[in-house]
Amino acid sequence: MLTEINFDGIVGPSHNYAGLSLGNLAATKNAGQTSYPRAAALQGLAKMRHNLRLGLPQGVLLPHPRPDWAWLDQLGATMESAPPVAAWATSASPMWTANAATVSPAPDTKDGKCHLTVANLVTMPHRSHEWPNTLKQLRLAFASPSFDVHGPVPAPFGDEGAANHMRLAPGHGEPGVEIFVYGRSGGPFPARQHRTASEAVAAHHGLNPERTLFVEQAEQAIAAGAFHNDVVAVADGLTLFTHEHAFADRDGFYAALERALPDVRIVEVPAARVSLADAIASYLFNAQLVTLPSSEQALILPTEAQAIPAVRSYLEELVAGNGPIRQTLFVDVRQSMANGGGPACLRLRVVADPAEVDSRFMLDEAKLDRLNAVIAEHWPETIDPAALADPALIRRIESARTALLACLDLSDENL
Ligand code: SUG
Repeated sequence: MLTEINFDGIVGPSHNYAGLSLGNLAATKNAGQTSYPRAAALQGLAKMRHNLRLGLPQGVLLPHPRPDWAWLDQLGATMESAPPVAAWATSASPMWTANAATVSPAPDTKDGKCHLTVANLVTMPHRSHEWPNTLKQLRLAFASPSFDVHGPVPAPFGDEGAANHMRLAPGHGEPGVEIFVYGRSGGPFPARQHRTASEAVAAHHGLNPERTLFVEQAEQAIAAGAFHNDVVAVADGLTLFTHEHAFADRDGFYAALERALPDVRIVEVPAARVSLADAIASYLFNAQLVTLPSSEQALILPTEAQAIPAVRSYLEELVAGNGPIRQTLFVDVRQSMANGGGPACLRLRVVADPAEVDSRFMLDEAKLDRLNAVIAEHWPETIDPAALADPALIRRIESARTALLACLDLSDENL
């Protein structure tokens, strides 16, 4: 049976705050701070357990080898090269699996397979070398013939994966409408998703043009810190939950969406209730919008969303009203949030039959307990981003990942 599986990225042992992502306000603000990789990874596991206990199937993707020696070699660089080279090579950014790939479920595609295209992430140097290891993981996890895993769109067309892609459908296993959101300009900040890349993904996936929309993100939203669309909008089922200022041509987009999917329910948050600045500071829209086994929709939000009065009161009214979103649930992912990664950034949604996925990438409570123990034992407690080249820290980061792979019956030979 087709169902939605959330694949969360396990936070890697090198998690640190180097301030590498221009346009990502949290990451820039926290540049140079001490990070807590162990706490970060345990927060991530607690979120996975929380969602598993809601009855939602849960999978994982794994940290990449860091530092990325092969990539440093290609650059003719070392960990001692001028900053920020060591930080580029050591980032734990693969944790944000919403940027791992774009996924088109089987009911949407011409050949009836679930298609995945690994994201090239070419805009940010520290993310540009993620795709080869991500591709290996995807090819392993989704090796069954019911999937087709594609390589990246070529540079220079930036592709940041599912973070700029939304799907609306009456049910996960029914044909849906896929929305690709691209940026043209972000004011002072880069637009990280290129329309040409989105079109390439849609073509490779064999999507029906009548059920595929390409929508421009508002320049104003990128300039306010929405470096990905999933910071200002999220979709599930027939519900689009969005900020009023997320899209360049809001009226044109809503009209096209209503034509393609007459039953859509657009829940728009007016700027007069929640400003773009508050939406981005709270990550209100970087929630996981999920359909629970009871068929009710719930928002899984970061605890930060409770701290901003305008957001809190909006959410109280939302669930008290008659709309499709019936519950708000809060998770603590503060370590990831401080790098601009909320609950939705940490997960990649794949609609599939869990039995078709390599079981090493699927979670249950017992496996979560084992992962918890490995992380508690091996993950560094703190990292000072000025000390990333310390050989003792590097050894620790590398052996921690090896221990994690062993716990999941995986090894560097297949990854
Ligand atoms: O690409 N942060 C990530 C956050 C990604 C969030 N993902 C989604 N919105 N789906 C980014 O900007 C910070 C790393 C640093 O600065 O050290 C970072 O890469």
